[in-house]
Amino acid sequence: MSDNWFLEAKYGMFIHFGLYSLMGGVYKGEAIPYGAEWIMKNAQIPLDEYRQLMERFDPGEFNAADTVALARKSGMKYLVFTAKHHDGFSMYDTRVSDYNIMNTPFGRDIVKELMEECERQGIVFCLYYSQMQDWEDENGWGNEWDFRKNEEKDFRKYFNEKVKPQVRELLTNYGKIGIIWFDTPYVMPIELCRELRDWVKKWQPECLINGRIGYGLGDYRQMSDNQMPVLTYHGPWETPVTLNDTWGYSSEDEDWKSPEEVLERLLDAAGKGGNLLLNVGPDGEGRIPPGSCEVLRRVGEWLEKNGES
Ligand code: JFZ
Repeated sequence: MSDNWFLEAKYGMFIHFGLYSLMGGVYKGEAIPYGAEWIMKNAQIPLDEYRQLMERFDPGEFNAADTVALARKSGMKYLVFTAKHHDGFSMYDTRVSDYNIMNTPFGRDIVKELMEECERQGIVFCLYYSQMQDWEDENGWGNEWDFRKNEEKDFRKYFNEKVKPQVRELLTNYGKIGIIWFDTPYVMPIELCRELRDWVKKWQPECLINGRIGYGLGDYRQMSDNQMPVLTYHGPWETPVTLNDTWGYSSEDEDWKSPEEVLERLLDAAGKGGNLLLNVGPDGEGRIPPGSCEVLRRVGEWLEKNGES
């Protein structure tokens, strides 16, 4: 794809996969409302307890080739994978923190596997990284049930010792990254957001930064989740969309959007010059829910039949 790949892409796959996928939105037999990837915070699960999910993380059904093929066949041109979500767990081989996928029974670097498959199948590979919230680091934002109040934390220490080294790893160990997808900047000071932007561009000048770095410092505009601009927005933009009502896998949520609804949103976004980033949440075994696969397959068929551009 060209330098302008993002303007031409129109349709991408978002993957939310992490330790939370094992819980499926349920804690101690109780369904916890709101995003299943937020379960640690929503149920205020102590870190020592949540961490034990590592011992059970072994998603034998995860297959990078099939996942990327599913995206490709659905007409998607890029893929964004959660390298580290708010829970702070790294889904790749990092030297910065022991809290990572290599220290699970699974012991495979999913970021590397997806990167290689994307390259092989011609999909632009992108990474999600939660830069502000980190519920495992005592100085990361958000965990006030194990650690000090946010205002009393040494955020700069977390930023210097975890965020910057990890962003560097992600941008130097996995080939060309299309987008680094930051999220929930909340009250991160503008100086740090600028520093993070410069840091990304230092390692990969062509890597795009999404709007959620904060303060309009991104390379493109990020709409709110599931939100569509009413009028044509001039300039590149993207809207992330869930297929049901959660990003991470939930065993309780079968509220799938219909293929027609997804298509409508996709064509609406494309007509207004934007990209639709459609989410899937593999379960604890690494399986993408059949309900998601079915919608993707049918959207892909329609696009194939009716021409993609
Ligand atoms: C964030 C995350 O907290 C969530 O877990 C998921 O990763 C999602 C893609 O992004 O949640 C948000 C962030 C911004 C808005 C809504 C949900 N927003 O602007 O409407």
